[in-house]
Amino acid sequence: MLNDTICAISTAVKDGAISIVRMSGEDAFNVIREISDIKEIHPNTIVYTHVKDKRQIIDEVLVSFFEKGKSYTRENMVEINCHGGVYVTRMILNLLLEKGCRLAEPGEFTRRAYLNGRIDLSEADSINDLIRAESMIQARSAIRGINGSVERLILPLMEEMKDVIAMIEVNIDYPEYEDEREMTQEVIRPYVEKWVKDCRQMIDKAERFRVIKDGLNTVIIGKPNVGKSSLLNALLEKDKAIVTEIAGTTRDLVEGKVHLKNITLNLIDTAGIRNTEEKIEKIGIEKTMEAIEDADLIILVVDASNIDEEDRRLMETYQDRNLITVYNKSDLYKTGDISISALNNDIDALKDYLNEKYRDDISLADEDILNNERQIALMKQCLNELEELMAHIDYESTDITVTGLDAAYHDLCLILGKEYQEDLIDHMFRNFCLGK
Ligand SMILES: Nc1nc2c(ncn2[C@@H]2O[C@H](COP(=O)(O)OP(=O)(O)OP(=O)(O)O)[C@@H](O)[C@H]2O)c(=O)[nH]1
Ligand SMILES: [Mg+2]
Repeated sequence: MLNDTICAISTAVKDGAISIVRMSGEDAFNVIREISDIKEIHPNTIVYTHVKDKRQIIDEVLVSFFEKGKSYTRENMVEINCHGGVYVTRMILNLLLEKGCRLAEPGEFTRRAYLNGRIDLSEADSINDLIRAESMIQARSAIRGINGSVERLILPLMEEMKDVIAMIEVNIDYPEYEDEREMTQEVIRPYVEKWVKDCRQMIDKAERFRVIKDGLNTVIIGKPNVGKSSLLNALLEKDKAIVTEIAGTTRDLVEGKVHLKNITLNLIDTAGIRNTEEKIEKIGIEKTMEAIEDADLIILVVDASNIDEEDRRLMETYQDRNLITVYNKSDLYKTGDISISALNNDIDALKDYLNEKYRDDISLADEDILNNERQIALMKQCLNELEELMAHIDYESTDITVTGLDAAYHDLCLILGKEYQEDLIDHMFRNFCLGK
């Protein structure tokens, strides 16, 4: 229901200097009049007043008014800046509910912004991403998204597709209309070829960037006792995993997340790899193997003071993966490119190496790029449609081709949450004067 008035506490519900209670909808201005000294409302102003329940003052507040059409939701909106106590904030919210407002569902203000045409779906995605951002890079890409980066990215492709689809439709529907270019399969083919390339490129960039943004799934592996858990703890800057001098200490997977300058690592410390008959340790090593399967990056730790055949075997086994070998216990013996001492928290060599390795990908944050799983999945669907089309284009009629193109175009519309039919029909009528 869009015509009711919703309300919610928009700040975190805990002690703080101020809280904001928000209202949006047709009745927002009436409700604030009922519960305060405000008589006249001048949009786009901030007014000092008291919120009252009957004649009892609840709080001294500042109220901002946003006029329909110009507000976040494009509806009349009121924001009450009250004192930040949990109790006072809840009292004000309850008062709004008593006066007929409905408690907003999560995301409902943004949902209204979308339904009222203030933002598109990709921008709504980005607002959510910004709120949940945990690192500079996540925040930077989200703010680009809010400013329409996805639309900028895919609109040129959509325009091209729309033109070609519209021309084919005209060919089919008005064969007698000879002014139009004839859309044979030979004419259509190069377009589709180009779009396949465009889509692949966008997906590839988005996936590279996703790793940068959401973190690289990283396993720390090696023989027992080489210092894997010590490295995990040094990276996390806390004693998360148990460290002892006994080989086979870690059995379960131990996880943690660390934000380095240019890259976030989703770390998993694992059980040391060796031949063992010990039941629990054996299960632990099986888990290690599964974690390796799913990893984006493998950090192989070796004890620099004591490298043997087994270390070399591990280096060889994973040489085709994204593998880096770290030479630990540099306080005892120094060798290798990445030489660290996890025990002494002397791990800068590893951090520097990783920051350097992912330095270029970070600049993707400043490009227009698909931002999240939903968008990437739809782009992949679009690519599938186009590839399918390419496979048969020489044997199919243009009727079939246009159906495939329609489906691909539809996927792009969904990325932005645009109404597909309306969009295409608008376009056809704008570009072709068929009514003559
Ligand atoms: N001298 C020295 N000792 C270290 C270093 N890093 C770890 N150790 C020691 O090596 C032993 C094993 O460390 P852990 O971190 O538990 O090793 P692990 O690879 O997790 O071992 P498992 O869990 O048994 O596979 C402990 O006694 C650590 O204190 C280091 O950089 N220098
Ligand atoms: Mg361990």
